[in-house]
Amino acid sequence: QEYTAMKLKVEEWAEPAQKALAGKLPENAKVYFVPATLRPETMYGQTSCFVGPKITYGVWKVSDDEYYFISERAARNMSFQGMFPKWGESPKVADLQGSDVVGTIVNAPLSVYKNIRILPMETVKASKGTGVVSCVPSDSPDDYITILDLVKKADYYGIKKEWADLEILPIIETPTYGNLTAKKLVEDMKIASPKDTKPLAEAKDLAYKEGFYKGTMCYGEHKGKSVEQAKPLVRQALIDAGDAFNYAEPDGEVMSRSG
Ligand code: ZZB
Repeated sequence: QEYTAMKLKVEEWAEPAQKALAGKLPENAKVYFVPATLRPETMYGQTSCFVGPKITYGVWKVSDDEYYFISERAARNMSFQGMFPKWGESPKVADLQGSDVVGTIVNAPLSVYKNIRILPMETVKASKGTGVVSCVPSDSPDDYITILDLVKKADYYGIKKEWADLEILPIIETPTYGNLTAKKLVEDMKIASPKDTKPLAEAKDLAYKEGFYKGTMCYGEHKGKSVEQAKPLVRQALIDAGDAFNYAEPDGEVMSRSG
């Protein structure tokens, strides 16, 4: 899998993270949450960024003043893809639990919402991507239903309702599902919870196919272009601006680990 890894700069840490990081970073440190996405053209629609609350993450030093917040496994993979100064080495400065960073404010490149919150998503897989996930509720059914759940049970999740309850703006127009593909699919398929794994997988598949092959951008500088045309352009612009980089998921790793 060839992902686009986004760089979401921390503006303000949640309190538990602040405590855990005290004294471990230089004054001028820039720390980035690094979600891995297959849909760079949807980055206009980021409303938050997800971590698995029970997953262990770390903060890794990538240069004198830059640090990444990612999973252990992603740090190891990146050490073999030239993201760190020394090949095969990934210097970790701190361990953090996903729940420690919930509420952190990050800057989201390209998004209509400049600053967004880190929120918990129980279904994030530690074994995929960077373990950090961009939340795009307009076009990802998993993200849409998770946001509904977070808004409904904000207290239970230990968040403020308004962190999750943002207006969802249309990014991509499709012939079958209109301009809020995720909402339409979740409603049509009567998906009621983020734990409805099977219908969600089906909805994701439908959303991918429709978005990629039949979608047209209805927001941003590529408005009017097909998703197929816009995707590589958005990706390259993000990379050129220093807001993203390519990250490859080694083939078959998940399979070989479980079997
Ligand atoms: C933004 C986005 C916008 C995404 C969208 C999807 C969609 P795949 O095909 O299974 O590899 N993702 C990335 N890492 C994880 C993880 N560790 N755990 C759970 N989900 C993860 O899926 C790749 C997509 O799954 C990524 O692309 C990311 O969400 C999420 F409009 O980023 B995506 C129809 C999907 N739409």
